[in-house]
Amino acid sequence: LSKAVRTAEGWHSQHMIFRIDFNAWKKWSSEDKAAAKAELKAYIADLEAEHVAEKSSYAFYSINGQKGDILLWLLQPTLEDIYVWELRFRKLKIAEVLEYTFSYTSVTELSNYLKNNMASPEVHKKLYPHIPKDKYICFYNMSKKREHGENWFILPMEERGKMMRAHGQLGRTYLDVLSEYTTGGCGLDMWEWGITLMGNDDIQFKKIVYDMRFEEASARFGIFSDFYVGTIMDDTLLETTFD
Ligand code: 76R
Repeated sequence: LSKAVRTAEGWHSQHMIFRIDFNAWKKWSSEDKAAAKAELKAYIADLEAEHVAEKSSYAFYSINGQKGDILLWLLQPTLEDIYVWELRFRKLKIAEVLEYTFSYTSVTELSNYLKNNMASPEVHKKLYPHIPKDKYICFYNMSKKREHGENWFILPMEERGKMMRAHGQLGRTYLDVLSEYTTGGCGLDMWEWGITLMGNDDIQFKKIVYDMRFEEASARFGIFSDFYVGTIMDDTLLETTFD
């Protein structure tokens, strides 16, 4: 049978999506609302301080549509670090009006189909990313087909390598308009990978995903989850959300 490609792992990752119960929120007094917002901002400021010190990273975005309203993405050295930050978030006062709708636990991953120098600064940047404050985010999960007659995992390494090189080549043509982070969830969660795209023009998410549908790796083998898209939760959007 075929062999697994070598992978390198970095920080642990957890994407969390929450829905806001506005019926409950609207009943709060303005003092309680202000206190809850201040506490949430202090939590985000603590994440930001670790991010600036390059000890970890995170993203905090709104989410469009009925799948949820906010996305918190944590990147931390260990699974227990993630758990502790998750606990802290769930114990915030504002969490009284938040319901979990989705979470994905994984780890930053780079597979070595391209024979990268795993000690290079580029690889380090992929595994321990300094997540940008881009305006938009697009997050979704992907697995590869494991069906009779069409099974990624029994293809010879050379064949997978050829497809992944073509994939990487197409991906790189987008690097001036977006960043992409792959996290692997094999053995950690439902989906094999999480894909997080970030950029200042959300139309580029549509373009890259459409483009990749024609690439063999995605066209033949890609299975996709829901897509979560949204906007950076800066102070203005936070005030609009929790007014
Ligand atoms: O160049 C390198 O060193 C990395 C090359 C590379 C690998 C190995 C790469 C580059 N990807 C790799 C692996 Mn990717 N990627 C996706 C999606 O919507 C779709 O159809 C697919 C979702 C996007 C949009 C994307 C973008 N990639 C993977 C894997 C693991 C596969 C495996 O191991 O079997 C998945 C699931 C996946 C999916 N990819 C890039 C991009 C972009 C923009 C790049 C270039 C960016 C870069 O090199 O940093």
